[in-house]
Amino acid sequence: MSTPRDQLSLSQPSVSVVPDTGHIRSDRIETSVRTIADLHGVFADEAARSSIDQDQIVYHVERYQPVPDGTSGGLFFGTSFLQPGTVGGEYFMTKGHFHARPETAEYYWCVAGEGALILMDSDRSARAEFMQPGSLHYIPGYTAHRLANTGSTPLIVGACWPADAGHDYASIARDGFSVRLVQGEHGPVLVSAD
Ligand code: M6P
Ligand code: ZN
Repeated sequence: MSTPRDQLSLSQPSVSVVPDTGHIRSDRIETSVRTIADLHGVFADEAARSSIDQDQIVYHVERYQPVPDGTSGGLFFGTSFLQPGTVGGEYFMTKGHFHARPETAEYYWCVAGEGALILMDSDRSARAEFMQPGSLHYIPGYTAHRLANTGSTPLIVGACWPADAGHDYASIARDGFSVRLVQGEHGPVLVSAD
């Protein structure tokens, strides 16, 4: 016969993720929004970008950061919502970044929509992976990463990255990615940008 033990109470987690939409539910979510205006210099056709409504939202990100930015050993969680659209035949995309601590890795996974994850090494060699609901993408260290939405619905992507990874946008702002994802006759085509 088992001896009686103290009963410990279980608690509800303070954060959750809505399965089909990727929305993060918590009282401590941080949200950032990127409009067409914020993406100056990102697309090849700057004239086309500047002719679009500058307030149009291209993507927004919900982030759950349970520890202070820069905490060694901590993890952040986020969901990116990238709208469908094109600028001069180039698919709507995120700014993309290396990590400020370049050796740190990240996971992306697709919740909804269709698109591509564009990856570029520090030697500018690039590749892209298709994204569809359920696809999981390991982004190794020293690898810039950017999302492109090739579909007609929002591309919704979850992410998990080290709290001390940081973002290095400067090298992308200066040199861009070496490839671009553009509309081809039969679908998305990855073309050289260098
Ligand atoms: C994911 C993570 C975040 C990133 C966001 C938007 O949620 O990688 O760290 O900020 O995507 O991407 P970007 O910062 O390149 O605009
Ligand atoms: Zn990252």
